Amino acid sequence: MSKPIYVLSGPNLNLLGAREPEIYGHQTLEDIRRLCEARASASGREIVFRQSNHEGELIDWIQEARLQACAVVINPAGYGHTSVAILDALKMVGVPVIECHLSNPAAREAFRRQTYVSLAATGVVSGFGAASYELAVEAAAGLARQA
Ligand code: CA2
Repeated sequence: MSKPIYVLSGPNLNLLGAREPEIYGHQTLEDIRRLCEARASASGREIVFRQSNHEGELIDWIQEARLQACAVVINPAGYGHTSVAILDALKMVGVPVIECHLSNPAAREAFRRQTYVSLAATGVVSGFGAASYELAVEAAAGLARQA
């Protein structure tokens, strides 16, 4: 049985679809889960799809991915701009890491231009709304195949 792609989402993303649709789109996180599942399945992979508002829980899941996952897709949300601890965990994960964002943080406020997570990412997909997750899952499946 091949290992799944872990798709992790950070704080506040459980509220997607409810506020700021002009920035983050109308789709809910459940809609995005379904899109990711379909995209992974087209590549013969399964996903483990989780969201947390808590830094430590995200770190626990990244550590779990070390043994259980073939790749990690992560939208760290606000923690991407602040969390050295999540960066440290990702550096130790030992499988490809794809960072994704619904919006394009580089085109927004200056404080969003730095993301610690990018330092541990093989690649970053930003600015395509829910499709950022789908593209990231496809990239992760491709990298996992090569590994
Ligand atoms: O564009 C992204 O995906 C972000 O990771 C979203 C984060 C933001 O801090 C990053 O700079 C870019 C914010 C997530 C907030 O989630 C919301 C959920 C529902 C409605 C509004 C925001």
